[in-house]
Order: sequence, then structure tokens, then C-alpha cells
Amino acid sequence: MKIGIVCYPTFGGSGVVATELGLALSKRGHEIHFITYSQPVRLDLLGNNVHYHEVNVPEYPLFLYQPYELALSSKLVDMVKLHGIEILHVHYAIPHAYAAYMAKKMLQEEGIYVPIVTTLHGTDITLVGSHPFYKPAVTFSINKSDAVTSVSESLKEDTLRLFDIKNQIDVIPNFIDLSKYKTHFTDCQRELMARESEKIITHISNFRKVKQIPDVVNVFYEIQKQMPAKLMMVGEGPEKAGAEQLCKKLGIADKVVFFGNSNEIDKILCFSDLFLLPSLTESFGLAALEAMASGVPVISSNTGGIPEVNIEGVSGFLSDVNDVEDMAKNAIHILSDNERLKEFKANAKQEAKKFDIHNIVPQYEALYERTLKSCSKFV
Ligand code: GMT
Repeated sequence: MKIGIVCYPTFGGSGVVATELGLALSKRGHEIHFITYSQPVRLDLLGNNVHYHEVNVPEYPLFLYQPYELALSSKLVDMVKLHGIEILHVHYAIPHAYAAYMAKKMLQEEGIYVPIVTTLHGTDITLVGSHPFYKPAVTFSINKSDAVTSVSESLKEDTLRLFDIKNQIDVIPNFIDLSKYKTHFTDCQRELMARESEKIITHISNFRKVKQIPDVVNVFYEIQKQMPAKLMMVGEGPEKAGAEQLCKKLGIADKVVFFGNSNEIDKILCFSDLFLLPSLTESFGLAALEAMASGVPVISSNTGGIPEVNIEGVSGFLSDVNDVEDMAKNAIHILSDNERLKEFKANAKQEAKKFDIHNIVPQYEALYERTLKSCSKFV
């Protein structure tokens, strides 16, 4: 199949999932066209089967807001015609599903029918999409998609609760390429980051408010009172500066490393003992799954789709949002006994296997085939 993939190219779960999906599909013989405003961060491999088309938005001083949707829908029309793209898979409803619908309509005028698959990722529904200023357009785009998927059961429920949805929503969970997490680093170079006696706790995110960054620091503060420990903070975002201040205020700045964005999270996870994800809401928690795939147990909040990934008492523990005390207690429970830690690490890896890419990508392929078949009736 010739598949167009539209996504946000920056650090963030939806872009990562879209990129990994495209690469996996290309390995299975499909021709993949990424269409977005810059090359996706995890897309380091362009080749015969993998193409990247940049959406350019010409700056015009009259506009306070440059019209990205317009540029994207025009680019989609051009790319579908130029490359014979058969199906468009858009990740994140805003504004991708909306722009794709416009492209589909323009193409129809020329007798070309290209179906649209929309994957909902979370913030497009729970945080941004349900805002009254966006809601009618998001509802319309979801209802007009030829197929809709969500990355967890919880997100499907949220979507049905928050919007007037007439379309069917299929749950296709996020996935992980476990072969990438087979400890190919025989030496994690742990000694560069911490002493043998220190436990390494890691948090990876885009440091937005929803990630509850102060809770990450406060949980770590409690842990390091009980045992030697280091905290690895990976990512960039608006809450990062505040976290650095908080670490200074608590007198733990020397125990916390701020990495910024990294393309080497597998290396960081390789030497980590525990992962913290205390988010306010999380449709899935891809970062937690990546940690588990590296054999890192997860201390998380019990919200959104996280319980579908992190299994209580098995791969880690889940607490109420903001319950720093309980999260710290659970973290200390895992970390304070090396045998227990070993067991949780093995469990985390085992649980991650449920989301192996080889089980999930065929579900998308089958969905594309079904969608193409049912849409061909209308051509
Ligand atoms: O939450 C983020 O930091 C980014 C956001 C995105 O759109 O990239 O992540 C969402 O999609 C991921 C991939 O499906 C999910 O794993 C995240 O849980 C989800 N974030 C939220 O729901 C807050």
C-alpha cells in the first residue's frame, strides 16, 4: 500500500508512534510518505520505501496566525496526486484530521478518492480538543474520518463521553519494538551517572503541566532521604526551569541531572532502576512502556490509560494523582530490596511484551485494508 502519514514531528508520544509505525510498515513492504512541517525526530532513515515531504507555510505579515491547515491540506492534495497515495493516516485530530478532510474533498472534485484514518492520541481529546473553541471542528473531523482509532480503551471512553461521536472507534494500543530494547548495551556505563550504591530514578517527558513535574521532584526527595539515589530528568518544556529551582530549594540539585531532549533514551533507561510518571492524565503513557521494555519498573498515577500499561504490583505501582506520599512509599518498597527490584524489573519487561510491534502493526494493516475495501464502494 502507499500510505501517507501525518503527524507532529517533535518529541512527543504521537509523533514517536507515527514514526515507528511508518518505519515498521515500510519494512513490511509498504511505501510510506511522512507529510509534516519538519523531519520527525525518530525518522533517521529515509530510503526507497520511506519518504518525507515538508509542509511549508509562507509567512505573510498580514496574518497574525499563519494558516498551517491550509498549507497541509494543499500539500496532501499534491502528494496524493504525485505519488498515488492510497490512504492517509493522520495522528492527532487537531488540525490533522480537519486538514485531511479538506484534502479529501478537494481530491474528490478531481475524481480521486483517498480514505482517512484518524488516530486519537490523548491531548487532542482530553486537554485541547474538548475546549469549546475547538470542539465542533474536532467532532466533525472525527465523524468524517473513514476509520478512527484510539490508543487505549480509556481514551475511547473519554472521546465518547466528551464528543457526540457517530463513528466507530477501534482501540489499537501503542506498541514498542522490543528488539531495540534487547540490552545491546552490555555496558550501560552506569558508573558515569551514579555510584554503585546509588539507585537511579528517571523521568522522561515534555515537561508540560500535565506531567506534574513538581511531584516527580517531591517523590525523589522522599526516596533520597531513605537511600543513596540520583534522578535523571530527560526532556524540555515549560516546567523544566521550575523543577530546577525546586531541586535547588530542596537542596538536592547535586543529585539531579537535567539532560534536555535526547535521542538516546534507550541508553538512559538501560541504567535506570525506576521510572516516575505521576501525570494528571495520560491516554496511554508511551514513556512508561518504553521504560518497561528496558526492564524499568514504573511508579505512576492511576489515571487515563496508564493502568492498561502499568500493572499494579507487577510492573510497578499506581497511586492517586498528586499522592506523592504513596508514590514515594511504593518507590522505596521496590528499591529497598535488591531481590524485589530484580523481580519488578523482570515483570516490567514481561508486561511490555504485550505491546510488541509485531502484534500491533498488523492491526493497522488490517484496518487500512478494511477501510480501502469499504471505501472503494463509493468510488
Ligand atoms: O503527552 C504528551 O506529552 C504528548 C502527547 C502527544 O500527543 O504526543 O502524548 C499523548 O500521546 C501519546 C502517544 O499515543 C500517549 O502515550 C500519551 O499518554 C498522550 N499524552 C496524554 O494523554 C497527556
